[in-house]
Amino acid sequence: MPRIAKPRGVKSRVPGRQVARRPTAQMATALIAPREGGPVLGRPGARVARVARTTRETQIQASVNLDGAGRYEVATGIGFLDHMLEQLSRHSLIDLTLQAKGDLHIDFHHTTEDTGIVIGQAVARALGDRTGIRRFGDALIPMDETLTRVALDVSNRPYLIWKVKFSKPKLGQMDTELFKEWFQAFAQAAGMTLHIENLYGENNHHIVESCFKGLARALRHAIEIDPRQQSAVPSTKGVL
Ligand SMILES: [Mn+2]
Repeated sequence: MPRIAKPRGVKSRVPGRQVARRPTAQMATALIAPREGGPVLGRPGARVARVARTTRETQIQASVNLDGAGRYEVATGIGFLDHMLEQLSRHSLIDLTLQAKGDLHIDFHHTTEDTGIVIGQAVARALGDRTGIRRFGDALIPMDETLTRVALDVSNRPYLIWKVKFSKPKLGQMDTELFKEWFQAFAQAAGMTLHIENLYGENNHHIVESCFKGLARALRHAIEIDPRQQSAVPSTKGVL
C-alpha cells in the first residue's frame, strides 16, 4: 500500500484513509468561528466551542464540533494521551483540536488533568442548555481479551464511578494512575455522570483504550439530537 508523507503536525489514524489530510476549510470554519469564552458564532445552531485555559502549570487550547466527523489534531506532548484523545474524537465523531503545553518536566499529572478539564469545558459549552439531546448513553466495548462498560448521563451533575484497575504502573511514559484523573476532570467539567467499569481484561493498553472508546461511543449517542424532542430539554424539571 503506498504511503504518503504526512504534513507536519497532522495526525490521522482514521481507518481506510492512508493520506493524512489537513483540516478541511469546513472544519476550520466550524472550529474557528466561536469567540473564546463567548457565544457560539458559527452557523446558527452549530454546536461548537473553543476554550483556552492558562495556569502556571499548563497552557491549553481546544476546539470541538459536536456534530463533526471524528476529525482530530491533538498534541499534548504525551504520546499515549494523544493516542487516547484521538480515540475519543474518532469514535464520538466529535471534531477535536487540542494543543497543550504543560510542565512535563515535573510529571504528566497537570497536563493530563487539565486536558480533561478543557475538553470537558468545551463539550459543556458546545452543548449549551442541552436542548434536544438524548442525554443518556452507554457502551459495551470489547478489545481482544478486555471488556469495558461505560454508562453516562449528560445531566449537569458531575460524578465519576471508576472501577478500573491496572497491573502496570506505566503505559509508555504515562502513569496509569493518571487515567482516573483525566476522567474525573472531564466528568466534572463536562457536567456528566460517568460510570466506567472494566469487567475483565489483562492488557493494560486494551483496558484503558476500551475506557476511552466506551466514553466516545456513549457520548456520541447521548449528545445526539433526538428527532422526537429536538426543542425540549430532556428533564421533567425542564432544565439540565
Ligand atoms: Mn491502542
